[in-house]
Amino acid sequence: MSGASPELLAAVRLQDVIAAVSSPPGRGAVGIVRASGPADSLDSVISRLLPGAPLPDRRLVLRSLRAPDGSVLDRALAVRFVGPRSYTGEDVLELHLHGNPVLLREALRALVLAGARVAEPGEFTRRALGNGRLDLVQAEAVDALIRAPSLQATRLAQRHLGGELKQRLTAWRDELLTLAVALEALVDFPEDVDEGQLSAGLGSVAALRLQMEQLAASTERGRRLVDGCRVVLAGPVNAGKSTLFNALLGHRRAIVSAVPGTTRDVVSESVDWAGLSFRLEDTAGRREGVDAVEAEGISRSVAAEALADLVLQVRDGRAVQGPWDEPDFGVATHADLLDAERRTQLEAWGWQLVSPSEEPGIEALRQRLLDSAAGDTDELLLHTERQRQALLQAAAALAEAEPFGLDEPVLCAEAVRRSGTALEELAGAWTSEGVLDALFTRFCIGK
Ligand SMILES: Nc1nc2c(ncn2[C@@H]2O[C@H](COP(=O)(O)OP(=O)(O)OP(=O)(O)O)[C@@H](O)[C@H]2O)c(=O)[nH]1
Ligand SMILES: [Mg+2]
Repeated sequence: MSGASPELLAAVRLQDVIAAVSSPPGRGAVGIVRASGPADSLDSVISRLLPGAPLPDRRLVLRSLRAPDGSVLDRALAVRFVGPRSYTGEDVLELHLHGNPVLLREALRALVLAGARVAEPGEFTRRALGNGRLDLVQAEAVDALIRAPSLQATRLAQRHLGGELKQRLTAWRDELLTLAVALEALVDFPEDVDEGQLSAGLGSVAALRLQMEQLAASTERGRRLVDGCRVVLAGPVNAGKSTLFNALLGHRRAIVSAVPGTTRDVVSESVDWAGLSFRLEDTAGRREGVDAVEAEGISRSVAAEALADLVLQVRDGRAVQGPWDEPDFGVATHADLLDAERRTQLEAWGWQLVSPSEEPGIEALRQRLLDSAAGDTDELLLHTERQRQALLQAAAALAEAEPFGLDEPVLCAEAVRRSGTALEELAGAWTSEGVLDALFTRFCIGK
């Protein structure tokens, strides 16, 4: 096919039947293999794999699945979805086999020998996007839903998948387009324009921009929700980091000792609190004049801190000298060894008091972590950097439109239209191949 244009190659690829194992690796009760493609091509694949009457639309039937040599590979449940009422919008075949990886691999091989090719990561969802079954925000939501480490994260992904963001963006865009049209009319047909209505429309631009900026600012929380919030425990040697780490987890995961410099590697563990996922990381304590091994541990702890969503600055409560005024959390340990006066003082200074023998302090810290990770969980959050950038562009265009107002209706309309375009890009109306590649390489094969 040398010399064929990229467009032609892309068109040919869309004619392919793609196939993949869609259930996770390993053994299980049931394993799923999927294929998707144009009806005729899929028919020819099916006729070789599942001889017999054509599969009915959207009804599960029990069939013998034939290996390429004609032997029976498995008795499997098969379902055919006739496009466009399918995940990809094309015709789809789904096979439910016994969950043995050998059977699944052979079923995939049989599909390939019957004319399918192995799908690339996310290629089913990419076809769904190409066929208008999903928009880009929903495709990102599929990725988030599969990766979601907690119940709250799955809820956010479901809201995006259900089109809640799309609805909001569409309403905003419609409002902006109506305004742009009215501004343009002001130049050509001033007598037809209701200036009062137009001023009201312009007046709402600032409010709209604020809503966009607020939504964009939610991205960090959305990302923490979907990826899990990374919390690093940092501080000097012997501060009680590993003791606190174990107390937060509720089991003795890290080694604790009175010997300074006990922790070397970053020790991490994921926990689920109130439906939110956290990844806690215990690190080597900071100090000067150490050997090469401990120095390596300290440099790892510096690196972990740089990547953290939240840092717990852990100090021995007996050694703390003054108020805590940093953005991170200040945690004072050895609370059990402090007298009442000292405790009051540390609390007044903004330190969170903890000790493994005092559950209320540990619980209060957990609650603070929860609050700062989640905030208002009823709020719709963005969760990818791409979404944030597009929304900030929409807001920036409105900021440009505002000063023009009715004095410069043409320029104002132009900026308002640009804002609407950025909203459409956010929803995925026009998306470069680069953006799609970046998204879909993260997907699992078979999704
Ligand atoms: N009484 C009391 N002892 C504590 C508390 N926290 C830590 N310790 C003790 O302090 C010593 C050091 O604790 P670790 O948790 O190992 O300290 P670390 O910060 O992890 O130290 P490195 O790993 O060396 O950086 C151990 O003997 C702990 O038992 C606390 O809240 N109360
Ligand atoms: Mg330690």
